[in-house]
Amino acid sequence: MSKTILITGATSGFGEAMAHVFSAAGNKLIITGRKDSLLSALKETLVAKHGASVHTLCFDVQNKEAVFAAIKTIPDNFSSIDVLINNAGLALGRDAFQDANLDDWETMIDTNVKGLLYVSKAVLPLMINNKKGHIINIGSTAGVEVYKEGNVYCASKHAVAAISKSMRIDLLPQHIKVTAIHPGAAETNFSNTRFKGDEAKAAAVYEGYKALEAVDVANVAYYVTTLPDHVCINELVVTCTSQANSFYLQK
Ligand code: NDP
Ligand code: 8X3
Repeated sequence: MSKTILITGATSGFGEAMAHVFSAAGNKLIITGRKDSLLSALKETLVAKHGASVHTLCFDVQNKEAVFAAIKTIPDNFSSIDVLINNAGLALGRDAFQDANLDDWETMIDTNVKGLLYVSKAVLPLMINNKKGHIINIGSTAGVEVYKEGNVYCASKHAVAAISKSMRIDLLPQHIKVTAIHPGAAETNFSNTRFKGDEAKAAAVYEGYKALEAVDVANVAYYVTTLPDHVCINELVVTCTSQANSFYLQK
């Protein structure tokens, strides 16, 4: 049965791959991001490739007013949201705590934690109205174990894990599922962002083993939405076969 899926951070990586996987399966999509031209181009591709029904919303998840204003504009034929995927996020820098940049810390907290809270709070009334829904939060293995020089990125993803647990408890009466997916290393634009355009440093992260691809995570996110109404996967840690956890990666 066709569902309506809202994806944040759909202009790249996991979010873009999710847009393809969910629309190929016949779902309606609300794709969101902060680059309007990329959203429009993705919509065009999804319509051409999958005959998908797609609505685009351009906003920065860090901007509380913009988030609530954008969600309010969702047209009636897209407003019955079945699945919200809180995917937008980033790491900035890989520095020892004492050397790290305060602006980087604030951007990670504002995006990965506060952005996720704003979008969830704005979308939830639509799900609560329907007495059904599914929130999928993209955490990380960094939210399972803290690693060296990961400080605030790891903290932000630990917050995603904790918020997911508390959402699941509070939303029990509303029959809303909450799933936290914690991927390990995946080759997307993530490391390029983390290392601020230093392509050699970014490429080195994925050298010597086969990392996850964006589509692998997208397929897992799709899978958790295909289970019966009474079945909820609460948490999933997904790594490539060469990775055991944040500390052990076989190169
Ligand atoms: P990408 O950099 O490829 O994609 C990140 C997406 O998030 C982009 O569309 C980006 O848009 C969007 N985004 C970032 N900041 C904002 C913002 N303030 N407002 C709106 N959109 C924003 O990385 P991934 O696909 O790999 O990352 C997706 C999620 O997965 C993140 O939460 C990341 O932390 C998490 N993750 C990634 C892993 C990896 O190894 N790749 C592993 C585990 C978790 P823009 O281009 O405008 O910045
Ligand atoms: C992304 C994976 O290992 O860089 O969340 O934290 S890692």
